[in-house]
Parts: sequence; C-alpha cells; structure tokens
Amino acid sequence: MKLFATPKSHFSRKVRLLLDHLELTYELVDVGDVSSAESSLFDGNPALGVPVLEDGEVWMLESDHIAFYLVRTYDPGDRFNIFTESVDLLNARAVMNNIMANEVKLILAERGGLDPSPHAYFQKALKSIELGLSWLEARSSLLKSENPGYAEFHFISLWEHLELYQLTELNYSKLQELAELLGQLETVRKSTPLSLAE
Ligand SMILES: N[C@@H](CCC(=O)N[C@@H](CS)C(=O)NCC(=O)O)C(=O)O
Repeated sequence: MKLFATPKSHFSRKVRLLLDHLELTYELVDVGDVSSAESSLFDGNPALGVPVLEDGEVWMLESDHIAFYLVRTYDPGDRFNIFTESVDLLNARAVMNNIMANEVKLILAERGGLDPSPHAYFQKALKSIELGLSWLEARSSLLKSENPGYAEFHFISLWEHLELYQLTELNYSKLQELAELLGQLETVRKSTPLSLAE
C-alpha cells in the first residue's frame, strides 16, 4: 500500500493515524511541495493535492473517502467510529475539515509569495479557523483522549499542524489539554509533524 502525502500534511495525517491504528503497513511517498501544479507529483490526482492512496488495483483520493475505503476493507467492525451517525461528531468533523482547508489556503498563499494579511478572503479564512477552534473548545467533551477514534485523528492532525505553522494563537485550554494527552500516545506520536519543525 502506498500513500502519496507529505510528512507535514494534516489531511494525510488523519489517514496515516487510521492506517497506524489499523496496524496496516504502508509506504509514505513524500510528494514534496504541495503547492506544485504538476499532476504527476500527486500520482495523477487532478485536484493536485494529497493524500492519494494506492492499494493494489485501488487508486483513491480524498482523505475521508480513503478512510471509508480502508475501514470497509480492513475493519468492518469500525473500531475507530468512522461511520458514526452522531450528528454532533459529524458536525465536529466537518468543522475540523474546514479548519484544515483554511490552513491550506493561508499556507499556500504565503508559499506562493502572497501576504495573506491584507486580503478579506484570507482574513475570513483565519476567522473561520478561530471560530472553529472556539466552537470545538465549547464542545471538547465530544472528543476523548483514551481510545481515540477518527474524530480525534482529525483533531490532533489539525492541532499539531497549527502548532507547527503558528497561524494563530492557541489559547484554548481544553483543546490544549486534550492535545497533550493525545500527543503522548505512541501510535499518535509516530506520525507527529512537530519533530519536523525547522
Ligand atoms: N479535501 C481534500 C483536501 C486535501 C488537501 O487540501 N491537501 C493539502 C495538503 S494537507 C494539499 O495537498 N493541498 C494542495 C493544494 O490545495 O494545492 C482531502 O480531504 O483529501
């Protein structure tokens, strides 16, 4: 199995956390700079992004679709609650995916030589990250530090990514505490990007 990704990519990391918790071995193919517009770098993904999974004949993009595929194929008992019907958890996952997408906007703008700060479009992205974090802080009881599942995989991926890129101040005490506890788990530590900070 191959996962086209980067070691810092948060959307890829939630899939890597799932793979590691499922004890599936995979090769991480580091695509390098995700701001590239070269589709061959992304294993032919026309969306020009990661993650992309290759598993035998299966070629799949989009982190959540990859997770659904992995669980249907390798964990039909759904130990990590991928197929939850909880509206609260689904909303939390949607908010977290949105935070991650807005992080990408801001980071890639800067990487492309654009200062995001004066632009309303990017100000909105940053505001949405901050509102999302406040929203999660108020609902932190939805997330747990023991026996983490897919929602927690989203959370630790976005949180440590924000720590790495420092896009905003992280003054959210409950989320901070949760991140510290999750960050101590061996299977979580295995894919942390924090050791990659330059
Ligand atoms: N919705 C996609 C988002 C993937 C995504 O934005 N990945 C980032 C890296 S974390 C990327 O490759 N971005 C490149 C770009 O947006 O140009 C997913 O969940 O897989």
